[in-house]
Amino acid sequence: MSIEGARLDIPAVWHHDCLLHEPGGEVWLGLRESGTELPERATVILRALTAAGAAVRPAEPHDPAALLAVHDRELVGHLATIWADWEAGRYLADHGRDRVVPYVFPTGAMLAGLPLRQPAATHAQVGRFCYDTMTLVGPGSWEAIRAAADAANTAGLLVGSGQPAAYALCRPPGHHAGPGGYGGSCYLNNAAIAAQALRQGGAGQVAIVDIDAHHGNGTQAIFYERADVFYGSVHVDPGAGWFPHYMGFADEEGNGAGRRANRNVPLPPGSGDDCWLDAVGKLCGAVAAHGADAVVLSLGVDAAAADPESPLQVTADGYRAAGELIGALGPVAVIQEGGYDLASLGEYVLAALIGVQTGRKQAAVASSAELASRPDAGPAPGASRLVPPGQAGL
Ligand code: SP5
Ligand code: ZN
Repeated sequence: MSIEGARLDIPAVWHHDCLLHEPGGEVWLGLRESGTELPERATVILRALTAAGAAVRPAEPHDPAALLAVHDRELVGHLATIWADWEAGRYLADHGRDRVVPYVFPTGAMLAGLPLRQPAATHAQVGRFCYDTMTLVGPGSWEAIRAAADAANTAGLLVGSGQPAAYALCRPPGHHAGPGGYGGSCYLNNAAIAAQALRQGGAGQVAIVDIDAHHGNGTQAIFYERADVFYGSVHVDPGAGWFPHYMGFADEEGNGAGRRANRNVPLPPGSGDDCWLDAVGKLCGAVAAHGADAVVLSLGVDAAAADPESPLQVTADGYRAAGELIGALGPVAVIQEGGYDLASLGEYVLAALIGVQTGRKQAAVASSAELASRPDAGPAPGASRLVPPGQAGL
């Protein structure tokens, strides 16, 4: 099926504050570069989706508890106040430093067993939370970070209340943000916030499927020891030299109660549709085996052939096919992650969402056929098993 002329009936959740984050580039290997995580990314996606008929739904303000369910209070406090502290510290006025950037990193190697202290200087505090030099904070960043979290939470709540699928146009993206730290152009973990909203909405088991070109180390870390949220990711092999470098390997399977609720499928640079869809199929098989009442799709489209940030070579039709496989698993909250080629971004996101829509419809047909033939049977795979709020064993 082609996406030409297809009508998108998945609502797009959006807040215009997502445009206020202007990272102003990234510091890469010591030099400031222009960067690719630009406000225009959101504008071109919104244009493509509305042109295909998508309804735009406002992102509703979240309860602070929604953030604290997946992030440390210290991280949220840091993000909320660091720009004001930076301004008050006159880093811009007196030193021309127009964005917050870390300087000293209190790694295990630096601390050498001593306890972490709260440093007096603002510029020394940043490296406790920001683990790379590419994820800058500016004047409108916090408003956008919060708006992206609102959008994710709203999409999770919509799907939790019976919508078959919803899309959150989150910017900045989120899957590299962990419980207590941020990096990789991500600040708060939007996908984790959506997964938590689905749990609150009554989904006993949630699965996050991450098809961004990079491993979602933040999402993996948040749920690594939890059995109620499965995390699966296909991405370019960090072992071949790609971000996030230190994790995303196939032997990371979860820990404690979360053992076997984590699955990584790293792919060689240059991989295209065949190899990539095979990996997406493996992830879907693992989700079905684990069981999921609802799904979060971390939709990064930076595996696109033309994308400047990854060496994967996936086509728009590949993303459509992936969306179909994932849509067949169950109700889906789709969260925007990366994707940086402004010329093809809109087409790729639309293709993935058309796929999700097709997959949802196929699952609904399969489930009613199943019910007709076996009236006493439980729900078919892919059917909604969300229970009303208050009845879930949270
Ligand atoms: C959400 C997401 O897709 N984050 C991507 C983070 C990966 N960034 C790695 C950047 C490596 C340096 N950028 C290349 C600059 C070459 N001029
Ligand atoms: Zn990415």
